[in-house]
Parts: sequence; C-alpha cells; structure tokens
Amino acid sequence: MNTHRNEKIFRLRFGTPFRTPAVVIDQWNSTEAFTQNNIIEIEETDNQIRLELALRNEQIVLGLGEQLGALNKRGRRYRAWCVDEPHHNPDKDALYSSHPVLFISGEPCIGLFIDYPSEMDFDIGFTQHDRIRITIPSGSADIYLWQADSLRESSREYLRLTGSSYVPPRWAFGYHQSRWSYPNDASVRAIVDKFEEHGIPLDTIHVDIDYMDGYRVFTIDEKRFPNVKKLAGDLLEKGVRLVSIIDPGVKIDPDYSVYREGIADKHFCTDDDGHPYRLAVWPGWTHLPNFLSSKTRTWWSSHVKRLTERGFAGVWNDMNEPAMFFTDHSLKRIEDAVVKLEDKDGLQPWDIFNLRWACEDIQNYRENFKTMSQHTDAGELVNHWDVHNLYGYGMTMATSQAFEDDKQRRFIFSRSSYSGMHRISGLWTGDNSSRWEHLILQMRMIQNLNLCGFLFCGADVGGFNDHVSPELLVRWTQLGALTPFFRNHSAAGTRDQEPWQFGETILSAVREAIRIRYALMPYIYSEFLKAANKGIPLIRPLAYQYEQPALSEFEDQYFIGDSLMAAPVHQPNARGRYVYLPEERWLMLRMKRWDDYQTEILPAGHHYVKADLNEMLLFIPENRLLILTEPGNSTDSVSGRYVVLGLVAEETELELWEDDGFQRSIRREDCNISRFHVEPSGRRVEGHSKNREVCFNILEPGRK
Ligand code: MIG
Repeated sequence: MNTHRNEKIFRLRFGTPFRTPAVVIDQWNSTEAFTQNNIIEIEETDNQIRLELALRNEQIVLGLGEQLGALNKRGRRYRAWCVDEPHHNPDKDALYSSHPVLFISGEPCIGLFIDYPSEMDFDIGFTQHDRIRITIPSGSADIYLWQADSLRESSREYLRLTGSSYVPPRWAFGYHQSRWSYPNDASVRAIVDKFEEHGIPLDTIHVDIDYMDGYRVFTIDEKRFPNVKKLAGDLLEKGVRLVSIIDPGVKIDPDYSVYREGIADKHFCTDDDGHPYRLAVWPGWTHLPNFLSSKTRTWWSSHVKRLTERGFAGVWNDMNEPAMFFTDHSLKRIEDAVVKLEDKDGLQPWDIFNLRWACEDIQNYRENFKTMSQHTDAGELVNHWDVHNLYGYGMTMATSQAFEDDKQRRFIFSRSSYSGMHRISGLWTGDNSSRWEHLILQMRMIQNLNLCGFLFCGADVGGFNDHVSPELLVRWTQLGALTPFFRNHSAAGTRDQEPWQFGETILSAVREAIRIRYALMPYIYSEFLKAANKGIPLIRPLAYQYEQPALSEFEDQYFIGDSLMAAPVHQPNARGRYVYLPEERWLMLRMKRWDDYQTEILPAGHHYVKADLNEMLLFIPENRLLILTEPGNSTDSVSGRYVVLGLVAEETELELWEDDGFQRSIRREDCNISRFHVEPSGRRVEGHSKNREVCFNILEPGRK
C-alpha cells in the first residue's frame, strides 16, 4: 500500500489500479503516513480489499449518487455496477451508474471514494447494523479518504477531488417533451404546435430511436425525417430545440459505412478470439465501440459532430452500461437448458429452473461482460469486466469531445455514468415507472446525485414504464418543475402523457406548473451557475443545508439553491402534506399560477399544509429572497419584470447571475451580476438589472 496526502484528502493506492478519469487532482506529493485513528480498518487479502467502519446510532451515510434505498443509505446493501435495469423496485441493488462515494456524518465527518470501475459490494449497516463493510474483489484500487467538519465540507472535498459540474446551455433548464417515439417530422411539428396552442412553454423536443434508419446509429430515416435541418430550423424559430438519442451498438451491416469504418480501424471491443464482440440490441446484431481508445473516441466524436451539424441541438446517450439484449453466450445457455427437455423421464427440477433462469437473465447476462475485451491507448488488453463501470463515461467523453472547440456550451446527457462524468454531462435516471413510489425515489436520487457532483439531473416526468394517471402526471410535473432537468418521457406502448391528454382540469394544472418553472428560471439558473462555480450541489438535503444529520429523516424536502425549499405533494389523493420547517420563520407560497398565490408566514416545526391538485408549495426561509419573472413561451423569450419575494426582518440581499445562456466561462466576472437589496431604508437594485422593472413583494412583520 502506498499513501499520499493532498491537503485534506489521503490517497491509498493498492496494487496497480486502472487509471480512471474520475479524479482531477494529480499531486500526491507528501508521503506522510496515513494515520488510521481507528476510524477505518483495511484488510488486504489475496485479490480482495475490505474496508470496515463502525457506525454509531446517530450517524447517517449519504452518497452513492444514483442508487435505490433511502436518502440515508444505512440499513441496506448496494452494488457498484452499471446495469440496464428497467425495474426500479426496492429489492434491486444497482442501477445505470456507479458513484462509489460515501459521506458519513459524525465528528469528524468521513468521506470515502473508491476509484475502482468494476463491481463492488457496499454493505452499509445491513449485515451488522453498526458497521459499514465495503468489499472490493480485487487487489488493485485507489481509495480516497478525508475528514471534514460537516457533510457540506465533506461533499465539497469530494468535488475538489473530482471537479465541478458540467453546465448545460440555459435552454436545457426549460421544459422538455419526449416520448418513445415521435415517429416522424409531422408528429414532431404537431406536438410543438399543441404546446403553442395550449400556451405551454417548451424548449426541447426529443426524438427517440425510431428517427434512425433501422436503428443504425448516426443515420436518419429519410422517409420519416426528410429534412432534419429544415425541421430544426423551423422549430428554433419558435424557440424549440431538437435533441436526438444515440445508442452505442453499431449494426453489423456491410452496407453501412459506420460499421465498415469500425471494422477497418479496429474500433470495436473484442471477444476471446480477438474478433469484434457480437451482441444484440435494437438494430439486431451489433458491435460495441471500444471507448477506452482515444482513437475510437475521436472517430465517434466526428460522427456526433456531423449529427449536430444536421440540426440536432443536443445528444442523449442511452444504452451505455452497456445494455446487451442477448449474445451468443446467453443464447447458448438457453439452448443447453432446452436440450435437457428431450429426456423427459430423466428431468430434474433444477433442469427446469435453470431453463427459467437462462431465459430470465438473457438480457444483460453477467457472464457476458467477462467475455469481452477492450484495449487501451497503451496497447494493453483489458477484460471489460474490470472496467465495466466506465463504459457510459467513455461514450460520453467521445460525445463531449465533438464540441470541445465550440465557443458554446452544448447539451449532453447520459444514462450510464461513473464518478467524475459530472464534469462533462448531465444525467437522467433511466426507466422509472408511472408509480407514486417513484416520486420519492426521484427526490432521494437527485439529492444524492447532487452531493456527488451531478448537478444537472432529473427523472422521466410522468414515469417511463406503465400508464400514468392524470393525478400522478400533475404531481410529477409539479415536482419536475423543481428539479434541474425537467423532461416528460414515456415508453412505447404506454398511454400518451403530454400535458393535454387528460382534459382541461389536468391540462391547466400541468401548464401552470410548467409556467411556474419558467417564472423561477432566472433564480434556478443563477443558483446553478453559482453552485457550479463554487463546486457545491444545487439540490441540497436538509441535513446538508442545516448541518444536522438527523434532518435526513425529511427526505421529501430539499433546497434548490439558498432561498427555496421544495416540499412537493407525492401521495395519491393527498390534498396537502406534512412539512418540517427547521428555521424560525418561513414564507410559504401556495401557488395556483406564478402570479396567483397565497402567502402564509409559518413558524418553525411540523405543519400540515394544504395543496390542492392545482397548487404548488414553495418555501422561503426568513431573510432570503426569491425572484420570479413572467414566463415566456421558451427560455429565449423570458424577459419580463422581476418580482422579488421574501419575509424580511433584517438587511437581506440576493445576487443574481445571468449570462447569454451559452458562454463557456461561468466565472463571476464573466457573468452579468445583479444585486437585489431589501433594507429598512428601502429597496435597491444594483448592477446589471438596475434599469429593469423590478417589483418588490416583501413582508416585514416584526422587523428588528
Ligand atoms: O431498451 O430508446 O432508457 O428512455 O426511450 C429501451 C428507447 C431503450 C431506454 C431508455 C429510454 C428510451 C428507450 N431505451
């Protein structure tokens, strides 16, 4: 073991770890010995590293980014393993991404990041309620450890280690409409027209896999979409952008140039015989690009670039865990099991169970991942299993590379990711379902994802699998309006869930929730820029915001930036909810529309607050200011007056950051800064917005 220290963070290097792109600090000068302080026990045996930590009752464990379970990860077992998992049920232990970092509360707080891109086991108080036990089934890994005074500091250290957030263009903060699939040019136009007709703001429409010619990545089916450039241009005139999905599997087809290039230049992952690895996904039999190779990434990026030159404004990376529907290997397993049926008299129960299991896990069969290899730039051949969790990150690096030389920020988001990918892309949480349980799951995930640096994240609003109910669509849209990435998306075969599908009452409630999002846009965007700039989360658990671990109990409430606490209604038939207010006094807004709301001053403590189906709740702590503006049809057309809201007892200020929505730099000095002051002698606006129409709507009871 080799120990190096960088200010607060210690690196423990075991063996010869695979170099991942997760960490940005590369100076581990000091060789000062790491003192274990009896906080962590590390046991190294043959090909296994095991870490153990004791947990006291009051300690909580945050982190792990995109994972199931509660906000506080205690009491469960998790697996670091990127997997195409379409059923986000409570018994699952892994989803599409791997973010192997933990933030443990206490004095001091402990932070822990295991830079190891393959399967690991996180037993967080499951086997023994008072112990964390992490098992790395390898002799090689980099382990980073730090101590901090608070969870806030601890997350801050991690973001110092892995870098600060990707910033999408401003339009990506608007509302996105998607579905699998809007099948052609006419249907896309019709959807956009409907938004216009119903007065619902819209920034983006997504096209799913059916825009391609036979699912061949980087092609466009000219019969369905004869002129994407024209379509994109026409939409842009209405302030709407077009985003396309891309999948990593390249169809095996000698008449397809991307396939031929891939073969000629050896861009594909290989099997045990050194031939391109064969697996089936949507196009049928395909090969997978080897994104560990910089040459392959450059090749891929040139195709991404061409796609965007044809009119797409952003890229949606799917299936990059990578997903495998079946392989020769997993088919063989079924064939072998079927052969047993021939001897009916000799059949044993296990023969039948084996057949069932072979069919059940034909998709993403674990053993497949051990039979694929990838070579590195250094010419080393690596078993895919050992670097599995980096696949989506590699594809996203290649995507991001396409835009490296652009002056503008570009919109990229991915399904699979590994720690560190938050520097180059956003993320969505994949195939959830239209279930009430998935609202709370979404809230837990966006909080932990933000602590892990993935500021731009969100879940499919309305739910992907299953049929949405009208009430669920409303409540989910109200929640989505208070998450960074706000996209309605649903699976083929499920009922339509655009805002107007369920009659006037639902349409109106959904429309007003989306408009409230646009009213909040300057605030949300500004808080995002500030958070990315400082290297801190945008979405913050109460336990983080107030540095009180016990507040992790209230996992269905969270902060967006400093002035706004979300507490969405997430239960069926509910016409209100319980909310816990940690600070002395709060201003609550019960909003029917962005400009039609009741205000109420609430003291600290527990409250049951009413919220009809068409009402959203916003909470502003005392002495903090929130800004609203008149919503436009898209983020391009938001330019009305500002309304400043707050409950103020002492001098208070809000700094608002703005830019052109595209510029690369998010340094404060490159942004347009406005300062809104509220003080006894009056109200003041300084800086960029000083000549703008600003209306102060301030309550000042009991000003000191
Ligand atoms: O096997 O492209 O998560 O958003 O609509 C399903 C079709 C493949 C999974 C993605 C989903 C997308 C769907 N894809």
